[in-house]
Amino acid sequence: MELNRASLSAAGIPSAPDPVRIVHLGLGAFHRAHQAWYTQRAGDGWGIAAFTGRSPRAAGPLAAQDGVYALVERGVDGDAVRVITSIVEARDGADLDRLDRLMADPAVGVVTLTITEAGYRLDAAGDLDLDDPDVAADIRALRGTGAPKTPLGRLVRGLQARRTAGAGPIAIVSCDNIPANGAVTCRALTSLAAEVDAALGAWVTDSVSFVSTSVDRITPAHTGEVEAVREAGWHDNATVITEPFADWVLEGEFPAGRPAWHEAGARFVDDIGPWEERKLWLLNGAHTILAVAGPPRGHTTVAEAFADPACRAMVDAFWAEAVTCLPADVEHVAYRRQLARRFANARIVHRLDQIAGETTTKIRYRLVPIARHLRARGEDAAGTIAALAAWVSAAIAGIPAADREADAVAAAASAPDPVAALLALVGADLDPDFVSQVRARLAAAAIA
Ligand code: CS2
Repeated sequence: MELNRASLSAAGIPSAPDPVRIVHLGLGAFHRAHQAWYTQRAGDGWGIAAFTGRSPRAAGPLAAQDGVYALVERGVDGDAVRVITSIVEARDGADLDRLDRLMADPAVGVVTLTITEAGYRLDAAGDLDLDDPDVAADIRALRGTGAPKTPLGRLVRGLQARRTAGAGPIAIVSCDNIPANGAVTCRALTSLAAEVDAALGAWVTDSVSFVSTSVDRITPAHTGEVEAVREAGWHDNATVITEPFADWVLEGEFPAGRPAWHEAGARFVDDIGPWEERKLWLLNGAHTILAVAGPPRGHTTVAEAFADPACRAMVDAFWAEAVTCLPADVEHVAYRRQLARRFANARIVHRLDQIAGETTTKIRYRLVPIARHLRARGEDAAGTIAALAAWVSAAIAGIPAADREADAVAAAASAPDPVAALLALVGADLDPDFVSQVRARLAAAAIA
């Protein structure tokens, strides 16, 4: 049977769309495996209107199915299929009229974001990059009547509409893998709004609550039909495959209410720092190490690279250093064991070239902080040095991957001292002695 709301009702499955109370920017597989799944499990009537990011592609098949799709939870032993109905509108991100109308609706109380690390357009200091040509173009558009193109530009336009309508406060929840993502989003969005109109900037400060989150669910890109979905009786053009594991930690206020995500397993905490660092360094850090070290050794997926003793040793050495940078009371032994099981799930075909996108930003957030902590304590950082040397080597070899900073990487890689130039790109404060150690490691690897 075709998968849509009419066929679900015909099959006796409740499927009337909930009213839109959440706006999401960045409609992709991860959002559909994570926030949409939590919202569905909370089951308390919060419908999602989801807008695509860079490419409008994802909206088409989903909109044709009234936002309904199958989520396949793929464990080591088999697949579990769930039909997700919490997305009630799937829209092209360029549909700003609809976005404005929803943002101006007092019933909408939450905005969630999965716009990728690079989508925030931050500079090396973590502030909005006002020199970015797209950001500058958005500021011009927002001061006049043009259409902004960056996700934050579109959101500022929506907030303008909300302020004009007097629709009240709202929560913005960043679900991207950026340290202190709530604070970062607050700074970037407030400064963008203030550039456009000082009064709007002040309204954002007063009326918008920025929630920090750590999100976790490994969700590889996937197209095509899945047998388990067909066997469940559905013909679905928008299936998402994910792992059985899911985690969501949140810190912050929701002035206009929120779904009962806590009923669905999300955790609300007073200090997200340790949870965020544990996930970002141990899971995402390992992913980025595998994405730079795996392909030169012939691997294409996380499971393959993780099964290679050389790659595994590199991850283990980095983990051993990273855990010393976590607060002492953060559990990490069972966490690492669990990560190892998740990475080894070969039924999840998680391609390394997917993870390799925007590697420069990822190195900055996932690996460099460990180098910084260890250097500050005067401790050996051999594991982190090996991981950074693998990245430097991949950058010099020019392994292609989508990266907004590709030009800067290419320029650094062909500088007279490529190691120093590349490291300066991801951590301008890394000291010369550290740079020499990475250089020595690279030379040793070349000889080995
Ligand atoms: C990955 C993440 O692509 C990447 O950079 O490290 O998407 C990772 O799979 C998720 O954060 C898991 O929660």
